[in-house]
Amino acid sequence: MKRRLLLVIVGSFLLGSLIGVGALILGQQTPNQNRVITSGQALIGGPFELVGKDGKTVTDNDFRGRYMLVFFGFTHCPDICPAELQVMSAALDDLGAQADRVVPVFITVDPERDTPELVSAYVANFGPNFVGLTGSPDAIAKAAKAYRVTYQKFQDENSGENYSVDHSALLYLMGPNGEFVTHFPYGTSPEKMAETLRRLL
Ligand SMILES: [Cu+2]
Repeated sequence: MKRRLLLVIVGSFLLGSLIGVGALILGQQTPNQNRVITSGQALIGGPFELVGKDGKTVTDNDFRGRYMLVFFGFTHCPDICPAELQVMSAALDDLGAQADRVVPVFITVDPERDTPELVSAYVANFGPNFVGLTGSPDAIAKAAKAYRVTYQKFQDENSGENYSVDHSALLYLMGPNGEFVTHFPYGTSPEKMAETLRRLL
């Protein structure tokens, strides 16, 4: 538990620094928060081909024209994932009609256990429009790498399951053309998230 939280904090800090440095390098850092980085090399995100409800192939292209709130995790996660999905759900409720333009997407980092059925049923607990994705271990690794998400299995002696997964806990807002817009560090409140979304959408 301590180890996981530390990973999340360190991961959030490192990613925040990476984004800051990247934005400086690109010369795109501007006081105008509505401005979206559309030129230069995308730091976060990219194409993916995964598996959704009923085993249907889902790619990043399926979300064009809408914003994606993307979070990586796993359905057996005892704390961080349910908490973050709850925050996403509450923030989208708070957002009202504007939320129609946002698709909350949960991508598993535990493809061996998280079948399409399991991941879809899991995200349905947080709202009817949540999309849960899984895929082959290779496809998941590729998607995670594109989103700068790290994850690692470990033996969890306190868990009934035979393993748990450490993972970064970053939430990304991706724009209608698949471009990175912003990220929300773990611990962002639903109110703060809704306020930021209201401003950026
Ligand atoms: Cu988790």
